[in-house]
Amino acid sequence: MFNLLKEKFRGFIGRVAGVDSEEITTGTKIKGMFSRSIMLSERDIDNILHDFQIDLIENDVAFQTSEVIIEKLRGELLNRDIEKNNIGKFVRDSLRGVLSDILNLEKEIDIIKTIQESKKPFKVIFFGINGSGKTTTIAKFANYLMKNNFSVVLAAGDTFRAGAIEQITKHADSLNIKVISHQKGGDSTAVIYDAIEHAIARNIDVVLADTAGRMQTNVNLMDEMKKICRINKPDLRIFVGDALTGNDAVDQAEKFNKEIGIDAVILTKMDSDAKGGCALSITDITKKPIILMGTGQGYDDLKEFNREWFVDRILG
Ligand SMILES: Nc1nc2c(ncn2[C@@H]2O[C@H](COP(=O)(O)OP(=O)(O)OP(=O)(O)O)[C@@H](O)[C@H]2O)c(=O)[nH]1
Ligand SMILES: [Mg+2]
Repeated sequence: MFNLLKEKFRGFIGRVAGVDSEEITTGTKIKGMFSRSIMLSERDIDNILHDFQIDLIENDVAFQTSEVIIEKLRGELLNRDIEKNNIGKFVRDSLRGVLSDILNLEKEIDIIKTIQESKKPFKVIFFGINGSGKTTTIAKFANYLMKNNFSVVLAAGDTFRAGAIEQITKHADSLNIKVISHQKGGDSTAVIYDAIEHAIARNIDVVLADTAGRMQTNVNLMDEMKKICRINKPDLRIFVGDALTGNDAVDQAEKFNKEIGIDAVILTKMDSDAKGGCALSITDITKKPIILMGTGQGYDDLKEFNREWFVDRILG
């Protein structure tokens, strides 16, 4: 997971720490000769920062986010007294600070606590483009909630794609939970409404509603999504994005957020994500927290997304 980005971060630390390399200007070297510390100038690390920015972009960090990272790094690294023996550690700590800053949002969501403290039933609607992992994530999420002692009902809100109702019903059967469905081609808003009514009648804690995959550019389907939300008033609107699609997922999240409003993100297929930049960009650009991540195809392959864990993973 994220090995490519990790390698680039390691490379960057190595280059900045290599004070004897040709990249450090003679002026800086001479100044540092009789001192235990060194002060890096713009000229010393300009090329290194430039190359690092390209590395970031190549690993799914959005351009806008790469600019933020590079600017923050400039502020951390330039014109500071850095102990010569400890440059590597200094750079690593600076990177840690920069990454934590980007991932540190004012509005974090503790999903279990949020549900516990909300009125029943807690209504969650999942949306995203085709194949991003919505339906599988709903099944995993139901499993996760049941392990935390919540009762769950599913709404087969994807009435559009052939086989979608059968797919979610199969998951519900495997997990031994109820799914509310209408026939294919039915009104998605109505299915979700019925699932909510069912939850109220049976005192069920959480309603998880599937929706059909839709491109963020499809006006009709985006309007349908608005209607689903207007009528059913979800407590949580989750954007499900495929981490492997990198900047596309960031673009989708941004558009969905603008059109419908998203509260949180679940990134799927992190198990195959060698790059890792998508998680950084999506948080930086949407300012919405990644609450969970998909790490495989099994029901237990849904993990809490933890900022420290992510930063540790990248910085080793
Ligand atoms: N490796 C891996 N595969 C995943 C993950 N999440 C989903 N998948 C796979 O991705 C494929 C698509 O998942 P679905 O849940 O059907 O996606 P969807 O968004 O509901 O798709 P549509 O209903 O067509 O819009 C399936 O083969 C899933 O098993 C994940 O975290 N890791
Ligand atoms: Mg689906």
